[in-house]
Parts: sequence; C-alpha cells; structure tokens
Amino acid sequence: MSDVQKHIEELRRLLELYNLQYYRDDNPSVPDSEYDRLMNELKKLEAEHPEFYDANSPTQRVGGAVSEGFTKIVHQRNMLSLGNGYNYEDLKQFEDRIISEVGPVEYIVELKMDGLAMSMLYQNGKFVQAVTRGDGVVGEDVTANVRTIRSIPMNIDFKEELDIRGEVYMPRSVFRKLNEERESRGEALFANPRNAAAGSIRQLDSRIAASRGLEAYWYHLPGAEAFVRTHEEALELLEKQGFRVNPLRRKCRNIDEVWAFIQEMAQKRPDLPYDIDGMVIKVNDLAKQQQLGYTVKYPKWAIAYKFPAEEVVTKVVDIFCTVGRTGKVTPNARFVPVEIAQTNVEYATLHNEDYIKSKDIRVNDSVVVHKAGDIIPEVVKVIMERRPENSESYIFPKTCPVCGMPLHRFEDEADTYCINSECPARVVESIAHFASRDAMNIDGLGEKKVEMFHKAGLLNRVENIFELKYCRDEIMQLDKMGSKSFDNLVNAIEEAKKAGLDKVLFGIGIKHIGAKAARVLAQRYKNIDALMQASREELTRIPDVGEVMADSIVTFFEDEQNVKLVESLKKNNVIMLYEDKDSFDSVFTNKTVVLTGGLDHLTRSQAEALLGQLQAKVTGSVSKKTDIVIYGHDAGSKYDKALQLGIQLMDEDAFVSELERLDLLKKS
Ligand code: 1X8
Repeated sequence: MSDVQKHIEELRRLLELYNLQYYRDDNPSVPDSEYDRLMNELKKLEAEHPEFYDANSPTQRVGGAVSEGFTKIVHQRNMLSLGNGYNYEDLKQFEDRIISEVGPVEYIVELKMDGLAMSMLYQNGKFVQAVTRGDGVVGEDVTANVRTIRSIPMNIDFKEELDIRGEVYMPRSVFRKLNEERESRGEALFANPRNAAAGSIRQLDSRIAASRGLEAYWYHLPGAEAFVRTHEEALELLEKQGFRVNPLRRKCRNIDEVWAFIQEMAQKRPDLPYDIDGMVIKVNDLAKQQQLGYTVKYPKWAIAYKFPAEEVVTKVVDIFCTVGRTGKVTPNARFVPVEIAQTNVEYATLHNEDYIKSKDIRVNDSVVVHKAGDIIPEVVKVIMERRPENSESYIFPKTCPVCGMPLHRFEDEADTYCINSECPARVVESIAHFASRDAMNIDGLGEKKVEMFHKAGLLNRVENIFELKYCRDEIMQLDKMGSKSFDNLVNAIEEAKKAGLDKVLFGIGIKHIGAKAARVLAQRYKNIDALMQASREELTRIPDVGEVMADSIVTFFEDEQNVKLVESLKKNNVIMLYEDKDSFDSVFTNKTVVLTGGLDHLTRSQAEALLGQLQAKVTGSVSKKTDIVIYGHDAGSKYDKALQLGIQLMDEDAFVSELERLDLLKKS
C-alpha cells in the first residue's frame, strides 16, 4: 500500500470514529475545527487520487448521488410484520399459546418505533446496501440515502455477512423544525414525523436526505442463532458492533412483568424524543423462537402491542358512496378535518347500509371518531344531544352514483352492489388494482392516471395496459407528461410482466382471493393453466382454501371474459409461472452435512450459517448418518472416510453454485 493510500485510510478511520462519537454517542472527542481540518485534508487527497474512491468514505456521507429512481430488491429473507395485540387479554393469549407449545419463556420487550422498517446488509465488515421493507418481499434500494445517516457505522469489526433490521425515524424536534422551515417557504407540511422520514428516505437527491436529520434504531438480526443464543445477546452484539440499539428495553419473565413495563412506557411516551406506536414483545431464547416458528403471516414468537386509539369529536359534513372494483358500494363520511394520532382525518368508511342505520349516522351530526396508528379511522358513535332539529335519516341510494344503473343488494349480504360490469368506477378500480403495489406494482399507474387514461378511451380493460406504449403522443399531451416519464411508465409496465403468478392472480381480482390466498394458489399450481383446470373439490382440499374461495375461482374462470383476459396476458408475455422466492428447498434440506478442508469462497461459519438456513444439520464427524460431505482444498481423513462409506461428496465449487442457484450467494 502506498503512503498516500495509507494516509487516506487513516483519515477515513479517524473521521468515521469522530462521526460516530458526535452523531451516535453524542460525545465528541475533538473540536469541530479539528474535524473540519481532517475532512478538508481527506477531500483534497481523494480529489487528487480518484483511484482510491470508496463509497463508504466519510466524505460521501453528506450525499451527492442523485438517482433516477429506486431499484427494486428482493429481500434475502422476507421482512415480516407482527401480529397485533390491543390489551392485556391479547397478550395473555399470546403467552398461553407459547406456554402450551414450549413452556414458560423469558421475553424481551422493546419500544415499537413509528418509522420506516429498513434492512441493511454488511459484507466483510462493510456496509453495502440498505433496502426498505416495501411489501415485505420486495423493497427499494435506498443505500445512498441511508449512508447519509451519520450514526450508522460504515465499517464494523465483524466479517460474517449480516442483515441488520431496524427502523429509520425522524426525531420529533427535527420534524418540528423541518415543518417550520417548510411553512416559512410556503411548502406543504408533513403530517407527522413518520411521513417526513418516509419522504426523506425516498428523496432522489441524497443531499436532501442528508439534510433531514434522520436517525435509526436497530432491533433485529435474522440468523443471529449462528452467533448467539438469545435475542438479548443479539441486541448486545449489535451494540458492540456500534449500532444504535434502543436502551429502553427490558427482560421480563412473564406477561404480567411485560404489562407493567408497558404501563411504565405509556406514561413516558409523551416525553420521548421520537414517536412510538406500541411495544414489541419477543421470546428471548432463539432456539425457542425457532421451535415456535411462524404462521402464514407472522412469527409466533413475537407480538406488537398497540397503544389505544385516540378519540376526537368532529362533525359530519357529507355522506357519499364510492364504487369499488367488485361493484361494491361503500358509504363514506366526510368530516370537518381533525387531527387524530398525529394524522389529519377527513374521511372514514361507514361500511354499508346497515352500519349507518345501526348507529343512525346523519349529515351534520357531531360524532366521536377514533384512529390508532395505521388503522383506518372509524365513527365510534353519534353524540345525540348535539343533533340539529331539522336532521334527517340518511337514505341509501337506489342507483349507482357513478353509472346511474339500479343497485342490487343480495339476500343475506350486508353489501350493496352495482352489477353493471362496464360501470366506469368498476373498470377504473379494477385496472388500478391490477397495477397496484401488492399486485403487479406498476410505478406511475395509480388510480388518478388510470382514471385519466380511461376517460380518454385508452384504458377500458386490464389488458389495454400493455397497449399504452403505442399511445406515446396522446398520453404525453393528455398528461403533460415528459417523454422521460412516459418511458418510465412503459418500462415499469414491461418490468411488471415479470411479477409472477401470485401477483397476477391477486391482480386480476378474483373475488375473495387476497394477496395471501393468491400466493398459496400460485405455490400450489405453479402455472395458470393448471389452476384454471382445477375443480371445486380439488381446490377445497388445499389448506387455507375454503368453499367460498373455491367457488369463486371456478366461477371466475367459467366467465369467457376472464379466459380472454388470461389469453391476452399470455400474448403480452406476462409471466404466469410461480418461482418460490422464500422456500429454500434444496439438496441440503433436512440432510446431515459435514464440512471439511479449506474453503476459498466463504468462511466456515458463513457456510454453516447458510446450511442452517437450508435446514441442514451440520456435524463435525463423518458417520453412516452423514448424507453429504462438502470438501475444500487439502481435505484429509473425513474425505477418505466418506469415500469408504459411499457418502455423497460435493466439492466447494458445486456447493457455491448451489448456493448461487438458491440466491443465497451473489455470483462473483
Ligand atoms: C417492527 C418494529 C419492531 C421494533 C421496533 N419498532 C418497530 N417498528 C422492535 O423490535 N424493537 S419489530 C417490527 C416488525 O417485526 N415488524
């Protein structure tokens, strides 16, 4: 290494240290002037020696990179959400189930940050990538913006690959200042710190993200069992490696201790420097976590306790109906806007005709509205004493507010439907649903755009989406859209063709088939033709698929229009196959594996951790019970013994290519 390079590295090391002392520890060891002097020296040297560029250099943390959009990244492990609890009974139930499955356990109780979930990847001790949660399976690459959060170490003293999960947030004080500045400049205000953090992390210009004073707490290390025994130790490991871990956490021996801590934190909540929306309770022992496992949606070893909803009184200004993609007519209330749980609330769903009748909600009524965190606002009750004298009951419409056709309410159903399949509201909603995030995820084709294109006669059916690329001039004129934006839209549509069978099944809008059921069906049938041929009886035999769903699927594919839609998607090369992204079925699954000899491409513990992920049992010695021996260079007696016993042998190259095939290792 040249002297210059050595000097650059030393400056980087010092500046990173001073950065962390200042931003993470709130405990600077040198005056600002000294920091500035070293930073200027480093900037000068880096400018003179571009060959030593390093994206993680302290000079890079003020931002600078401007990107055109965020690359979508498939998480190596899904980012799950948690089941919710709202009271003591919910938590007690959570504990009862745990006790019945694994006996009494210890819990770690932490604050539930109201921010943005994030996953950071470290390889070889270096920060390499940060990805938002997204839908839990696919997130967005926001590396350049996360790099500007100065409390995050860019280099750590830990060579194993780490996936570090946590929450990026905006402190309340920063939020207040930001909004004051925005107000003085006449800019739109952020509704709450969470929205401000989200807006900042999705800035295309990383210098803006850098200026937003974002912070982060880290609370989860998937695969931690390779290094430690408990969640507590995992958090300590993160702390030791220099990550901010929220110190407000407690180990509890039972749910009563958990509840006491929750009460304590509920008291302190208003004085915290950041927003929290609840508490997270996790089983401490990692082996017990694994034993408890997961439901389809949530880990069974953790639960999120949500603080109670806030309630506010406001007045109903209007009641109006909207029509969804299935034709369902939903009544909504519009209020005098109020702030609840730090968001502005102006609308709430009134669900259906009976709901309005049972609460007797009327225009001009004063009502109690509640909202908890991410839960949609609801009308709790009408304050009857304040009802004006000339008040009249709400009369549910007899005709569709959009197309004017008569509405229909089926017997035994609470909902009312517009049964005109060409009703513009239904058409727009079903196309927008197809394009939406949890379905095909077509950026730039939200409801407003779909409505506009529909009005212009460009979008009458889902399959027309794939013809938009031929309407360049019309769309650019219609939408005052630049040619770049048009290209982006066309690219997003092309990209969406690869979304996979599960997304297509959800997107085409089969009644009663949500995102989860769509995934189950895709996993089961692998291609759409097999599903189209499935009988009612066959479908009901699938766990998670009941009779209502089975009927709905069969009926859907009996409709000629829907068969045409599928044909048209095929013609447009929309992929209708399913590839398993998160099941790691491999040659190693449930096998006993021995590693021997020196490995060149990964360390021994990396290999063991990856095999662990594949549900293989890694042991130290070769016996008749061994299924596979993976050998590197200079393998000795274990290799010989495997040969003797006729055990399957696999060299490192074969092992590495299998890991690459499973997307557990990146191709080098
Ligand atoms: C979400 C959050 C978790 C924690 C804190 N804040 C959150 N928003 C924590 O574990 N301390 S865990 C979590 C999740 O798993 N979805």
